[in-house]
Amino acid sequence: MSQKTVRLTMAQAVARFLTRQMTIIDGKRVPIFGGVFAIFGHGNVAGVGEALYAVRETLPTYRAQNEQGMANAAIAFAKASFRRRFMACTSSIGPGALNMVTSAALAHVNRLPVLFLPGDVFANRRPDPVLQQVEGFGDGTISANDCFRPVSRYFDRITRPEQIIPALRRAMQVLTDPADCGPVTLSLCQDVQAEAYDYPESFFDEKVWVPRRIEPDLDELASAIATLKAAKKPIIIAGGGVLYSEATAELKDFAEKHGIPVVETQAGKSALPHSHPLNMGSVGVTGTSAANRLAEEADVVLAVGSRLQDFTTGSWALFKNDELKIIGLNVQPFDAGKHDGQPLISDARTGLNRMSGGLGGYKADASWTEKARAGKAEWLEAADKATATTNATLPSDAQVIGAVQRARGGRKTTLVCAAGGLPGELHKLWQAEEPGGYHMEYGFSTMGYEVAGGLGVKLAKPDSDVIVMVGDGSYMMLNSEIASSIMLGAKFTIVLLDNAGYGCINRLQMETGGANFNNLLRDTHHVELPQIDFAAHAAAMGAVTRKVGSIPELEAALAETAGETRTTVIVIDTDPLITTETGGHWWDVAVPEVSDREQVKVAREGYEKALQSQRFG
Ligand SMILES: Cc1ncc(C[n+]2csc(CCOP(=O)(O)OP(=O)(O)O)c2C)c(N)n1
Ligand SMILES: [Mg+2]
Repeated sequence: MSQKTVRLTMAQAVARFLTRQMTIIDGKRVPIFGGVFAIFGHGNVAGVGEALYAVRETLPTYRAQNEQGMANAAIAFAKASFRRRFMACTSSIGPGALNMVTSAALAHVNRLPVLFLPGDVFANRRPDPVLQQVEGFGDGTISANDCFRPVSRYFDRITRPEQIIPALRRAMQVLTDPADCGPVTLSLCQDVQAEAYDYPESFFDEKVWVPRRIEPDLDELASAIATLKAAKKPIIIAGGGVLYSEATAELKDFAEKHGIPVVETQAGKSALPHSHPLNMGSVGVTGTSAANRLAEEADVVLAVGSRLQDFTTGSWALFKNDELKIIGLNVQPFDAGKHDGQPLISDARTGLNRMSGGLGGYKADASWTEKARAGKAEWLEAADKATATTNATLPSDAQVIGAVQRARGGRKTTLVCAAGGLPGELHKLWQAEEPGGYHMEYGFSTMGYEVAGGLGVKLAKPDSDVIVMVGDGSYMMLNSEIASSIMLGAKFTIVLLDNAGYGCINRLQMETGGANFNNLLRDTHHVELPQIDFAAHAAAMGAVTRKVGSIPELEAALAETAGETRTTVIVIDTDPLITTETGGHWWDVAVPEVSDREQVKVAREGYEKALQSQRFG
């Protein structure tokens, strides 16, 4: 057999292949790669750089400021696209590559697709050791990029140009597989990037990827239906899988038809509109009182597309019903069987439809649904109080959330956040009205995700008003993609809550009996307390900025800057000690067993008591 071939370098083959991968969105064929984020160095500029230049009209390359920042933006792009589209990120070797490892872990935890293309050392080893090469004394095959292995769903090192053929095929398989989805790392040896090979032309044929919808196994389906039919007090936990499966309409129908209240995880929030009567809101450690009360009593939990992480399960102390049964409706068996869950391996949309068909006229007890409605009314009153306006000089995070919520009016918005005290407050209080309107990275809760994430979300959803809420600590950790957003004309609004330190960790420290130490700036070892002028800092990168002194001023600044075309940063000082007391649940954070501090001893006593309500296994 004689295949037609084309002579290309390995890097040129990668670039060309990426341009030929397509998907269908709203009936239209579009490239599945939204672009490439790139920071060049000697490890990728000559090979990958030259190749990307040649395809820049079909596959745009974006220059970022920091490899972790660009990777976080790429991941946010994929999350905001419900995993239907994604991006690639290329870096040099050594530090550039390692800057992306945190992001690889973030994508791995959150099951989000991203293609990492770090440069690697010379496969031929002639110039060894090259600049930035990690030399393993006992292993000649080690390079810095081996750090990607535990945080990649698929890792490959390309040491011959033809290896890229099976490697890219496998990469696409993983990136588009709903169950295995996650980061792929193809480590591209520098010399091999530049090496030519006669690639089969068919390798570059256009390929269209559409999401696979896995049908449930009939036995598993029958058991899941039987379990739910016997339930008197069922709840549905809506996880991120509901959004990724685009199953929100089916979830709504299912909940309504069978009278089952829905509670939402951080990744699943916005699966149902906030205003839907059966949406009890957030569940678990940062849950509403309405959701958590139902979760405590529930006899059947239908977990749809959830990893059931500790914040969702209240470290497995939330569910108090001795007869509790969990049905794990998930594309991934690893998640479906967690905590003795009864697996229902299926796409969320398909699984809900099939289950609903089998449930027929089943409806949860009317008293249960009524209890849900009453609990929600009570919660909404508490939430309104927490978010009401104030003239306080140092408002709470909740009051800032209220202001942002009022200022967005009826506009299509996407709220972006990741770490600090805000995720808990937003999980409880943000009123998301459309799927994906709440974008929280709380699988890895990576400080520094917020600003970069805002950029990725805006690239994915140019028609949405993107609002990033971020603490001073997280902003300090990674903010430089503000400059990229100005370069790309990708406007978003950043509301920066400055409580002069790590407010949430300081509170956690106090709750676990610790002394106020090394979290708030005032409690740190210092010669002088920094007075950080965040507005001036962001303005130096080209942002429109405001420093406001109160909640009414914040609302006015949000209204006044709504029409700005450049990324806008609005800074407000907040109180580091106040959080929304209502709702919430214990979280397992291990308290020292022995200590000289009386407060630690007291905290340990409480801790040991709390451990008794933890379910194990
Ligand atoms: C990269 C990273 N480092 C450390 C942490 C642990 N951590 C979680 S929240 C937090 C403090 C966040 O401070 P800030 O952004 O100001 O929010 P605040 O707690 O004040 O609301 C820290 C250190 C983390 N989540 N991510
Ligand atoms: Mg802070």
